[in-house]
Amino acid sequence: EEERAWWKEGFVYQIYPRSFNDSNGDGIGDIRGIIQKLDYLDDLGVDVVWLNPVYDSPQVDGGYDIRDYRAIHDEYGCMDDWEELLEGMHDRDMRLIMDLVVNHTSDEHEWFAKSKRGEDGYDDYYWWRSTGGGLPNNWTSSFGGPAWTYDVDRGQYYLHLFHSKQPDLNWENPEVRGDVYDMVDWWLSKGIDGFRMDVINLISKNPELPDGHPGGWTGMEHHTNGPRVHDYLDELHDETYGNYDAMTVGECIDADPERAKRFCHPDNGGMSMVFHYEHMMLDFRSDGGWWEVGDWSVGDLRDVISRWQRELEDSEAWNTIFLGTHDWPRIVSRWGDAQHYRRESAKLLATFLFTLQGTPYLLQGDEIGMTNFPFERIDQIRDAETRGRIRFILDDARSRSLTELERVALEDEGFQRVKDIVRYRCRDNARTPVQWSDDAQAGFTDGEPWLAVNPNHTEINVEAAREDPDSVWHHYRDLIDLRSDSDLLVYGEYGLLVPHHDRVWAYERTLGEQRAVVVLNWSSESATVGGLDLGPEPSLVLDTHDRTNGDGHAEPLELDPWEARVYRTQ
Ligand code: TEU
Ligand code: CA
Repeated sequence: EEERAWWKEGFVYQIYPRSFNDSNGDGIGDIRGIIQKLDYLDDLGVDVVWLNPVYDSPQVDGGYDIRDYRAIHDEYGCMDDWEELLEGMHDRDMRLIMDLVVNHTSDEHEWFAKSKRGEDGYDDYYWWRSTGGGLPNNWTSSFGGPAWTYDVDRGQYYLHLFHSKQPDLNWENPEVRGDVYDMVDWWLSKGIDGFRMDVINLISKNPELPDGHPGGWTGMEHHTNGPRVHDYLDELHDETYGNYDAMTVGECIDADPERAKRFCHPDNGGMSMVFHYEHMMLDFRSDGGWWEVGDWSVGDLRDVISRWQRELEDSEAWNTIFLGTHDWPRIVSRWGDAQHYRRESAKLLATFLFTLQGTPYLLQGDEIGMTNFPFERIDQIRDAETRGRIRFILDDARSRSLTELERVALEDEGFQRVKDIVRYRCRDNARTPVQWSDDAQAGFTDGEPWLAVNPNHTEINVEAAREDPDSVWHHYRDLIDLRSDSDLLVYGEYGLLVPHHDRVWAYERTLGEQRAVVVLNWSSESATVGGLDLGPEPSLVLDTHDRTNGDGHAEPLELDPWEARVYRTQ
């Protein structure tokens, strides 16, 4: 039996503020823009909002480079706006979780300024190392290039697992931890409902900083799930969110179910749930990495998710159900068929997200099936990761052995050859402005948007979707309603049916006497499936293909491409 909790019953809608809605025509989404759309969120049925960073920041990495944790970034508004936003959400029975970014700060944070100067008490706030020449070790940054940058003022290298403007905090230092806990508590005491915790399992590094095995993200085995990560999280939990009715979701690179259970145990951080990336890495080729798109099949996805469903059952940990965030391509362009079956496949993905055991996460714009952007040139891209990977290749072209694809990314002509991969992977795909209407700039701004609006906004937009009863948006609405009053869909046990079908993923959810069966034809071809044990009179609760109840439900079922159905069998 699963224990009840509000954060299990609700779903989370992710707002990337820079791209959500611009209230003052400067082309940048802002907090007043979100306030203007609160009724929209309410109409959609949103329970919890995860707000990406809105803190004061130089914005080299979409606000994940924080200059001041206790101030609102001026392009987004001020603290009064933020207070009004929180109140507006709570008035509508919505909760708000904030992004907590404490593995690193901006290099413009005052702690780093003081640390650079070696000021008393701040000397050790970050990872500083001297060498007799050369880098302290061979670790690489997640955005390409070495994880170390030399600081001329201090005459030492500092560690950054991401951009060079994102130095890693030294959690070994109890003063650092104390400052972080004060800040976390300060936000909780303002009445927020929890945190999404950025790369939280990177906070403990092996203090010896040994070289890593070269390849992939070099150094990972020394900084991911490091030696003291559970101690730190235990402390953070006890000092801060453990004292509130808060929801916490930790972003945990390289987590497996065992690790997730440890993170969610009250003695090790007691997080509500974790984001893991096992399924998100399915289309990375281990040899080619980011630069080569690997093959994945519905069978692979089914195996990963089924294992997580089974292993977290009745445990301390709870699943997150997601297929994308602001860090990944648009879900319909990656897991669906945006070209031939956009509407159908977006509806199937929606059905998947809302019918498994775990909390569903939906990125802004996915509720209308927004797609990837047709990038043509490097200068259309703002994403620090994509730019970093490309730039690093430029800087380092001579000292590293490069794959052919990396080599051709070097120049704009080369870009034409890597275009397909960049178009597929680039994080800006998920960050283009929300398409509210078919107006110029999609109704996002009256000015010039900071990142181009997808040209397909003339067809794909919120206004059109709300008017069309057959839209992706209405399918989400139906699913949100369905799940919100169904203990069966929230708490029911997961059971895999027909485990070897090459296109169809079917599963049951059971709770006491109740049973639902979900059938997903995860392909652009039609499919036939039996063995679902639907019984004599299954009732079709939801279908992406508008069939009338009682019609065509004898097994085997004949499914159209991307058809998804939800049955109640008793
Ligand atoms: O992301 C960490 C992370 O997992 C990504 O860097 C991921 O490896 C990559 O995007 C895959 O393409 C978090 C934030 O969500 C991200 O936006 C930040 O850039 C990063 O941390 C640094 O704070
Ligand atoms: Ca604005």
